[in-house]
Amino acid sequence: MSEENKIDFNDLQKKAVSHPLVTDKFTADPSAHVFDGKIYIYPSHDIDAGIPFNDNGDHFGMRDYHVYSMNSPDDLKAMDLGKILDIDDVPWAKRQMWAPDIAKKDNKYYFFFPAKDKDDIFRIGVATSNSPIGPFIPEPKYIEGSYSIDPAVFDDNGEFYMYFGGIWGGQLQKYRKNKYNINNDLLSDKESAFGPIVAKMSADMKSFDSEPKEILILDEKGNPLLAGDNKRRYFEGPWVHKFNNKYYLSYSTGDTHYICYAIGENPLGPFHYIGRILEPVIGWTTHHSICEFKGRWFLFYHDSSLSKGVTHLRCMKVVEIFYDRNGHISTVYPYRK
Ligand code: FUB
Repeated sequence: MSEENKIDFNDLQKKAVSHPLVTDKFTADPSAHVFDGKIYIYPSHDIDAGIPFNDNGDHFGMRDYHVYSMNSPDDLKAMDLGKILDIDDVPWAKRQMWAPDIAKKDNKYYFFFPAKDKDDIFRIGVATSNSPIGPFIPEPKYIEGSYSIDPAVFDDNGEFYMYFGGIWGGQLQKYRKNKYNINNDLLSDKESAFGPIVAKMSADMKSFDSEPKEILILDEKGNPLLAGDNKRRYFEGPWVHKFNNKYYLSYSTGDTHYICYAIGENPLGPFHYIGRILEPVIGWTTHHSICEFKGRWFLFYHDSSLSKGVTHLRCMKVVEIFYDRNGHISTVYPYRK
C-alpha cells in the first residue's frame, strides 16, 4: 500500500488488527525474544534525518537503538528501557543503523546491528552486555566477512546461526559468493533469486565460524524461486524459528510487500516455499520477527500508520499467529475489511 494520500487513517486505525506498541518514538523492524520469562524487543529507532526518499533507502538515517519490554504480548504497549547503543560509540560505523537482533549465550547478550562503514558499505557489528537492557559495549571492528543488512541470529540448541542480507538498499546484489564488486547488480528475471546468507557463529559470538553461504528457497517443483518471482522471492528481513522440529525461514518480499515463509529440515536449508504470513501494511517496508510466549506464537511487525504513511517513520505492532494441523501459518490480514 503506497497511495499514502488516499488513505483514511482514522478508519484504518479502527480496522487494524493491532495497535502501535510505542507512540512517543518511531520504531520498526522489531526483533522480539523471551529472556527469563519476559519479552524484550529490539527495534530500529526511526528518525526523520531530512534525507529525501530514494531506492537506496538513504532516508532511513537511524543513529541509535532502544530496547523495549512487555510482560505479555496481550499488553497494548511496550515499555522503553532506554538507549542501548549510539552510532557515536561504534568506531567503524558512519550512518544508517538498520534492523538489529540479539542472542543470549551463557548468560551474555550479543546485540547484532548493521550500519554503513566509512566507505558506505553495509557491515554487521556486535555489542556485548551482561544484561538484556545493556549497557552494550560494541566491538571496535565489524564482524569480519560480514556484509549487507538485517542480521537475525537463531539459537539451534546452543549452535548459533546468523542469517542476513537484503537487495536494493541492502546491497546484497553487489556480492557473488561473498565478494563485493561495484559492477554487480540485480539478477535477470529468469535467474535464481538471491537468497538470504547464513553463517555459523563462532563460540565467542563475535566472528563467523564458517564461510557465509547462500540459502536456497525452492518452489513446489523443487526449483529455486526466480529473481522475477517478486511475490515470493527473498528481498530482506530474514527470520528463522523452529516449530515441531522443522525450521521456518520467513522474510520480506520487499517491492511486493509480503512477509512469506518457507520450511526446511536443516538450518542451512534448502527451504521449501509455503506461503504468506502477512499481507501488505501501510508503508513501503514490511519486516517482522516471530516469538513463542507461554505456548502461543506472536508476529511482531511494523507499519507506518502512526506517521500517517511516512515510509521511514514506522511503528511496531504485535499480533498472534496460528498454525494449522500441517504446521502451516494462517495469513494475517493487518486491517479488517
Ligand atoms: O529499517 C531499515 C530497513 O527497512 C530494514 O533493514 C529493512 O528490513 C526494512 O525494514
